[in-house]
Amino acid sequence: MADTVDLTERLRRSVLDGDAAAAARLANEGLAGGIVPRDMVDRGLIRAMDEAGRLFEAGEFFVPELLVSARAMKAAMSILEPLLAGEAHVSAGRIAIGTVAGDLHDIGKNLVATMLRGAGFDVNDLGVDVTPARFVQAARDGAAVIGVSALLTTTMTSMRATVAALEEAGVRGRVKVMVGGAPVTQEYADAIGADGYSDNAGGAVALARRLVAQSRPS
Ligand code: B1M
Repeated sequence: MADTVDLTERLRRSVLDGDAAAAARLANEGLAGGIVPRDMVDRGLIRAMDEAGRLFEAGEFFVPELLVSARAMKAAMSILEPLLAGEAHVSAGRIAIGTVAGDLHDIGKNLVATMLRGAGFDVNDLGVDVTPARFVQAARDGAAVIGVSALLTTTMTSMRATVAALEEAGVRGRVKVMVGGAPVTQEYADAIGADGYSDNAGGAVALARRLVAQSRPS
């Protein structure tokens, strides 16, 4: 059994160093050593991206450093993701999820989508830079829940535009809207008329279950 603290610390370091090969190697090493994939994601990868954000704010990291860190995180995630998803077979409900228009951040959104798939949801990942019209189309295509992610304070406004577009299209009554992303708060979710907010991927799964249950006729 490998040492979880030591392995996740080395994983965190590899992402901060932007070393994709080391991140992938450490993810495999952790699995071989019996380390729980979720621990590697939470203690290694997410901590590293938080630290990268702090360094960016402090002027010690620039966009290229963020990009190589994100690439290293993705290299490890490509190994850990299938294991996070588990083997659920019965659909827990249909969810369309995407990052709002103007916003290209997808790591958190991908993590939420993976956890939802793992919990048995039928997930339609719309990708990044998703317009309100595209979310409306997904609602028309049968999604019970629309999941909207934003990482920039400047793109959060597109969440409000998405809720408004669903209303204008006459489909708001048949879908629930859940929102999340680093700058989003419960207060903001309430202000724009979203049905739910979560600040993490595990919470997003619990929230999605509640929203799907509410949207089913009793
Ligand atoms: Co950007 N970036 N970035 N960036 N980036 C942030 C967000 C920033 C906070 C960094 C900083 O200044 N400290 C800052 C935003 C400031 C602000 O708006 N207040 C910022 C900036 C400014 C920018 C650019 C404008 C930089 C520039 O070009 N000058 C630019 C914008 C590009 C664009 O989108 N149009 C930009 C670009 C990039 C990269 C491309 C280099 C890269 C993204 C790569 C990618 O995603 N493929 C990047 C990165 C990596 C970051 C940081 C460092 C890390 C984000 C991340 O992946 N976190 C970030 C700083 C930070 O957040 N610490 C930063 C890990 C991820 C697991 O967490 O996404 O929060 P998160 O998701 C969590 C929860 O929020 C929640 O669950 C997830 C798992 O727990 N969640 C949901 C997320 N979505 C949810 C949806 C739900 C429910 C829960 O329901 C639907």
